Amino acid sequence: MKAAIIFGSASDTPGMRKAADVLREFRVDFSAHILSAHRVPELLTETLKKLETEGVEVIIAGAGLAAHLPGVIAGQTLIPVIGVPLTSGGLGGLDALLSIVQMPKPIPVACVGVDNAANAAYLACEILSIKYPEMKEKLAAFRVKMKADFANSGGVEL
Ligand code: RP5
Repeated sequence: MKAAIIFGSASDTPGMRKAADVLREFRVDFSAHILSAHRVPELLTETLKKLETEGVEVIIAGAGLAAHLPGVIAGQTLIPVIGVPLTSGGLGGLDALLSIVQMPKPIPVACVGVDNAANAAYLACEILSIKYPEMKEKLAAFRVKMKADFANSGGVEL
């Protein structure tokens, strides 16, 4: 079970750590890479070839501002790409959200909410669960616990 996390700048690290935390929780083997579609395009292409050779099955790609990174990755591989729009600069992540969610056909990028790298990782686990029954079991157990925790969280004082 292999995933990769790629993001555009060291400044994206705190936001993308949430994806790593979830992948670790679900015992998904992953590598993480700071790569930029405009600063180091050749290195990005080389790395994608390497990830394909290593058998990576899903890629989580985070970027802020123009956020073309997930789309540029998706254009170079058949590995499913989940984009994470990140807050960076003055537009609160709306720029990145629109860049990622508006990928032109026929190159899809799945897109989660702004700064929601955790959800990208949960979706990656669901994609992996199509092939790996043990992941399906882990996700089912996780949902049962999540529901119980929510239901048991008790009343609220207003
Ligand atoms: C994007 O530009 C990165 O994903 C980052 O969110 C944003 C700013 O990058 P830095 O100028 O902080 O390197 O490419």
